[in-house]
Amino acid sequence: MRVPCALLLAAVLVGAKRVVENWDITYLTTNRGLPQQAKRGVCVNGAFPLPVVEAEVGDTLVLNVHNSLDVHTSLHAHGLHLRGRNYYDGVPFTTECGIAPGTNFTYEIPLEQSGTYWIHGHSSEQNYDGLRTPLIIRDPKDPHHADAEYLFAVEDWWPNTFQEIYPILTAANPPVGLFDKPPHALINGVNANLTAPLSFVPGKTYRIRLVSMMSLPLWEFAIDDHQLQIIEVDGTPTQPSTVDVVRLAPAQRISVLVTAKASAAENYQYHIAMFGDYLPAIPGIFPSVYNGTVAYNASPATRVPASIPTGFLDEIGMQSRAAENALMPDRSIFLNTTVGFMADRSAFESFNLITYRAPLVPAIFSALTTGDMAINPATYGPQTNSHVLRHNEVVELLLWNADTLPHPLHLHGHSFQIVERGFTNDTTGALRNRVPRVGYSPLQRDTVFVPKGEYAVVRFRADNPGVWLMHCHFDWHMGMGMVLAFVEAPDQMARVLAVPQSVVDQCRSQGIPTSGNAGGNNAYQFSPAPVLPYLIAMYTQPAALS
Ligand SMILES: [Cu+2]
Repeated sequence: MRVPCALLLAAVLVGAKRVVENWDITYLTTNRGLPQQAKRGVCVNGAFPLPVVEAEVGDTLVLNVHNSLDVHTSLHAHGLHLRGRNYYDGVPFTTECGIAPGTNFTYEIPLEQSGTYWIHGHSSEQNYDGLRTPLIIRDPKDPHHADAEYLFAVEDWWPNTFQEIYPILTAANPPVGLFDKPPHALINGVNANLTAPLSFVPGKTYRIRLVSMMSLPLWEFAIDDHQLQIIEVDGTPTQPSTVDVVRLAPAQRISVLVTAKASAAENYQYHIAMFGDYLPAIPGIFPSVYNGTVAYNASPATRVPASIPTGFLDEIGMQSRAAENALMPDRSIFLNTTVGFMADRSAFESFNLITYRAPLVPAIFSALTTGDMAINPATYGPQTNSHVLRHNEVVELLLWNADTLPHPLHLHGHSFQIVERGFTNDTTGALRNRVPRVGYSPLQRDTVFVPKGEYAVVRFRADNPGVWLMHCHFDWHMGMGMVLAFVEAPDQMARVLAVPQSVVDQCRSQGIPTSGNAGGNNAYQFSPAPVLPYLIAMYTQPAALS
């Protein structure tokens, strides 16, 4: 008997639900309860902290957005692959046109991955001004049992808006006053000094989800005299790895399991440290350590630690739970993270000295409307640093940072394998660390932190037709142009992507073209897509930043 497809689909979806969020994106001037001046933040429904979004795998996330700002906005679900739904990736002039002031837009996203993610603004670095919140997707079939869960979403809150800091960032060398108004940390949206206690019951197991919504610093998490068993990195299940401390760069997420002690005789402390060797030492800020209580009993006393552990995550030594050997690359792309100067001496950030400027036509529309020209990277504009990928090819990125600052590099639409790390000035090979070729499942994540003077090699299969950004997740560096675009299988996009009328309407209402190349033209006429009057000179980072 033939069963209609719709019935089969309905059977599969029993239990799946629509998780509907109605978000009015608004301004709120606030200091977030921190000892610093207030600034105009970007929040949801007039309030901070933003709602935490929780769902189960198989659900559909419906984000109904109204834009009450005076500039366009957009929302990006960080880490979701959005297979077949590139147009809901939330990147203005890549996958949409931005939600204009006073208008509505709905993102409708089937949740096909479980794990720990976050949602943040992708317009004008609104992320920096507070438009960010965790997205937790639970899997009822998760093999890791936990009796209860805790969440730590940590962010830095600066007393200046991105619009205020941007002229300082890009001013002629050296930038003056960049850290005159340093940030404080927020944990779960409130002053990080007000750490909430964790309540532990002897013998129970707890899952602790750690979400870095930082704009700039790193942070670490540890619990005295308790081990952390890592089970998830950036949404990808890992083979369990036991550590004393975990470190997160901006945009990274980790889940750990913690087994409580057998006895309730003592209370302990947990520690969240905010720091960065690339940040100036500012007393009480960089570094700062926030201590909370792990309470087994009602006594206010906690065991005092002799020291607080610190250390890198061993990404090469950790394995993904998926039994998948290191992918063998079909092509390798060298990406040099570089800072430079325009002819007017203003500073920029780049990959391979190409600093990003958005095209006039969103790249998804250029890919869908330019026919054979869609495989020509030039179609997407001279300042988008677009790389066109063939369907299903394995792409290797050599992320080379001989720069003077680190970069947390995030790829949209994919999780990549981390297969090698090393030092850029190592001519002997002795300082390289790479995964075995077979019998080993490289760690997969969506954001890799590459310290200054180091490199990382990552690989992914181009099996997700669409246009996907890669960029530095320091909000400052992204705003300064360390952004590129992968145009993945443009020849498959028309087959895979049914762009909703709402996305087209969003563009038309703003007079933004939805066809043609980056300049809104056909054939080889790219003008007036943005082209910068380069110069390019490297410069030495000022001492305050190095
Ligand atoms: Cu960077």
